[in-house]
Amino acid sequence: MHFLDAGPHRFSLASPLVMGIVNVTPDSFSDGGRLDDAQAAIDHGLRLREEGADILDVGGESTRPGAPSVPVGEEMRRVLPVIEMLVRRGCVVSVDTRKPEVMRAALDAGAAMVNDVTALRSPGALDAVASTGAAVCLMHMQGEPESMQQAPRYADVVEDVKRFLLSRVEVCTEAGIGRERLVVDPGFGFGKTLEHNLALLKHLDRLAELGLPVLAGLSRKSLLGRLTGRAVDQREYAGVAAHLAAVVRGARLLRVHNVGAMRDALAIWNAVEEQQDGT
Ligand code: HH2
Repeated sequence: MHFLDAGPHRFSLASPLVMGIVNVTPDSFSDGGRLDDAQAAIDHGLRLREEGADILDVGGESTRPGAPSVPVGEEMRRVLPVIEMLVRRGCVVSVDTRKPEVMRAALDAGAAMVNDVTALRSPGALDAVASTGAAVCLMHMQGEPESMQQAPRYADVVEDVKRFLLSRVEVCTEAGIGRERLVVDPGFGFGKTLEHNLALLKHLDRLAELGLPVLAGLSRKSLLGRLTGRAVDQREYAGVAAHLAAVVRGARLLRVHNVGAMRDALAIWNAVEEQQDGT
């Protein structure tokens, strides 16, 4: 697991990749409403690329707890112009969607990766990506966004999430999606209590045992607020610390709002990792 193939792009995983979040939604939990027109989202994406994002994750439907689902036509109207323009400007784009129709249209528009919080479980989702070369992020979620935080329960959260991800990896490879295109993600905050999230973070190395790159998405999430008492727009330091805790345990992709802060942290991390002994 040294590379990730995403369409025409091959990423080295020697050091962690940074995925910058571009939400084109009026109701995202942390930045909702600020990027709900295409030009603002495009400008934001270009700024994140300047700050050092390897991949831009464009999403048109909020998955925050309690969020209503968005009709397919509306989701396409939101994301397609943004994806088209960011690709034209040379960015590597991932589409954050659970709808096969949106996946197909986004891949046609040049997206190189599908990031699906339902791990390609929607009917038709596997077919939408199998015959393309796109990378896929398979995320674990218990329940649905409408109700997932009501009473999440696991026998053993780390084992349960690992087993689920393994089963989705098997389904994907049987459908013709090679392992070099797959990423797995425990889905922090998706049907998980604070204790579940912390257990998953502490034992992220056990998910890395699947032999696939692990993505961690902790940016601005409520667990950071629970631990620091900070409001959603004041969780940057906590987010950087949480993502570094994930990197220590093997995370290879970090999905973040503040790309510049994460890049600075990784500059230090990478320098320490690369330091030769005996000098
Ligand atoms: N978290 C969110 C959305 N998509 N995808 C992956 N793979 N992993 C995550 O942890 C993840 C995700 C939620 O964060 P955000 O995009 O900031 O908010 P919203 O869903 O409200 O747009």
